[in-house]
Amino acid sequence: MTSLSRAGLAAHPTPSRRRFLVGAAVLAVGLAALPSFFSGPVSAHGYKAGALKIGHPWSRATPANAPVAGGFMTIENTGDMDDRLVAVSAEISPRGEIHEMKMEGDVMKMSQLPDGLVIKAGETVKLAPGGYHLMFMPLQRQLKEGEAFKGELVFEKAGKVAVEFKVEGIGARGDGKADAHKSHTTH
Ligand SMILES: [Cu+2]
Repeated sequence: MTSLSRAGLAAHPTPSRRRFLVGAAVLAVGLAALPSFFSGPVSAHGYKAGALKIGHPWSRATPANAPVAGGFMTIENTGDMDDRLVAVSAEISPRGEIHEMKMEGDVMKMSQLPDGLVIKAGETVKLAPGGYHLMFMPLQRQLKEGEAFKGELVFEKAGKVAVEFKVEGIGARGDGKADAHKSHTTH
């Protein structure tokens, strides 16, 4: 399935299912300090749509049977009008959401952004592990490092943009380095 299905949009996980998904999601897109010994050089790729430049959409390799996968990229708005990412989809899952993750005290909280993500005129928004991200669930197959999958971003003004997500290492940050390095330098 490559597009958001009505059924997928309408199906709300039960509370326990939701808790499970959130826990797994924290693993998938959180600041997991897993060393990634296999991440090689990152080959950047990008897309243009109207005033928007979309840089290097990527995702993380997942463990077997992982229920969710994340999606990350940079979105630069070179125009003079704000735009908004309103919907996302990918061929690996019937459902795509736009999420925000942030620390509240010692707790990592993740929430869906029901109104989407504003890309202000002249600004660049980074979707990255531990912050804004896309979440695809349920995940229909395991993601392996080095492969890619197709997706679509829908913006209020720039419209639909077909992209390809490159799958990087399980602890990748999108720049060829792993989280382990980050936690080493920030603690
Ligand atoms: Cu999420």
